Amino acid sequence: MKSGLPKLCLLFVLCLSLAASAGSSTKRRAWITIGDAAYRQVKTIAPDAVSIDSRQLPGDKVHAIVVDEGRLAAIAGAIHQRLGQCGGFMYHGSEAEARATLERRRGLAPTRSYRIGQRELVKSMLAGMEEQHIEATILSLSAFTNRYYRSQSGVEASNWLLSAWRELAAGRTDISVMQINHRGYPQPSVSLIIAGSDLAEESVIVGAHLDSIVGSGMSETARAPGADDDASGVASMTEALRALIGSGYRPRRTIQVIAYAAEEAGLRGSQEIARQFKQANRKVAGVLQLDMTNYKGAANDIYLITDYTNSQQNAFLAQLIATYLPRLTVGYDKCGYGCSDHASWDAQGYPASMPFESSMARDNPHIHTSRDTLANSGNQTAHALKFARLAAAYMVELSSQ
Ligand code: IPO
Ligand code: ZN
Repeated sequence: MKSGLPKLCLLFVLCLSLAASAGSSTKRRAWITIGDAAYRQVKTIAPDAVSIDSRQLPGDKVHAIVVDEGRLAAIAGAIHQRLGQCGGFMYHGSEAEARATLERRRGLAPTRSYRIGQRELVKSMLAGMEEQHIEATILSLSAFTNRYYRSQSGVEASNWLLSAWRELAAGRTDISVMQINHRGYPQPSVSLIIAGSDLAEESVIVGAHLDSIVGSGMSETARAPGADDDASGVASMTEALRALIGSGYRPRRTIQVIAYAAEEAGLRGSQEIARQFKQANRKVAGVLQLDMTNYKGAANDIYLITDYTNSQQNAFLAQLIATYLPRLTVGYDKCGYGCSDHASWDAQGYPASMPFESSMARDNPHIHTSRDTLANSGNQTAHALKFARLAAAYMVELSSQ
C-alpha cells in the first residue's frame, strides 16, 4: 500500500460517498461484478458491500456484490483513482443478471474462417484513410462539455454522431443508422448497420464508447472532454466506416458499428445490447472494441488485451496487422475485469477482442480528467489511424468469408 496520494484519494472518495448516501433517502440496491483487487478497494469505502457469489476465472477471481445504488459513483471513483484504469466494474440491474455474468454461459459464434483473402480491396481502402478525418471527429466530440450518460450534452453528442453517420451513409439503401435507447438514463447508443448479402444473419460488430466522465465528480457542467477516452475510438471507427462505405464494398455478413452509451457507468449500454443479441439467439462472427486509440504511451504500436477476449480472434488480429500494417509492432497485456465493452460480449459467449493504445503500465494519465484533450495526446492522430486501419481490415476480412 502506497502512502500520500492514495490516502488523499480515499478521503476524497469517502466524502463523495457520504454526500451520495445523504442525498438518497430510499436505498435502492444495485449489483456489480468486480475483480478481486477492486473488491478489496470497495470494501474499504463501502464496508456494507456484500459478496453474494464469486468465481475463480482465468486471470482473476471475480465477485458479484450487492451495494447501495447511491454509492455507485463513489465506487467508480475509487476504483478508477486507486487501481488505475484497469479496475473496471460491471453494473447489473438484478441479482440474477449479476449471477449470470459469473456463469459466463457460452454463446453463439458461427463457424467462420480467419483466413485473409481480400488483399487488393483492403490495401486500397487503407491507403485512402486519413488522419485529418480522425482529428475532426475527436475535436467535435471533445468540444461537448461532457458526454456523461446522464447529462444533456451526453444526449447531444449522441445526436451529433447520429447525423455524422447518416451523412456517411447517404444514398445507400443497404445501410441503416439509428439510435438505441436504454433503460434508466437518457443517452442513446448510436448504431450503423450495413446489411449482409448471403450470410446476413451473422454479424460482425465493431464498437467504441460514446460517453465520457471525470473522476472528480459529475454534473451537467463538469468538463469531461474524453478526447482519448473514448472520442479516439469513435473517431477511428468512423474513419474505418468512411473508407469501407467509400470503397463500395458489399459484405456477405452484416456489419454493425456501435458507439455505446454508459460504458463508464459499468458497461451499461453494451451489456443491454449484447444481452439482447444473446436472447434473440443471434449469431456474431466477432466483436472488436476500440477504447482509447490515440495516446502512444509505450514502445509497441498496438497492444492486444488477452483477458476477457477470444485468443483465436486475437491471433487473427495479429495476422491482420502482419499482413496490412507490417511496420507496426504488437504487444500483449492484461486489463483486469470488465475494463471496456468487449467484456459485455465476452460475458455472453461471443468472441471479442480489444486492441489498445498502450501497455497498461504506461497508459494515458489524463483520462477521466478535464485534461483528456487532443493536445495531451501529443496533438496528433497518427496513432488512432493505425487502429482505424486495423478495424477496416477486420470488418472486410471477417465479413467476407
Ligand atoms: C482502459 C482499458 C484498458 C486498459 I490495459 C487500460 C485502460 C480504459 C478503461 N478502463 C476505461 O476507462 N474505458 O473507458
Ligand atoms: Zn474511461
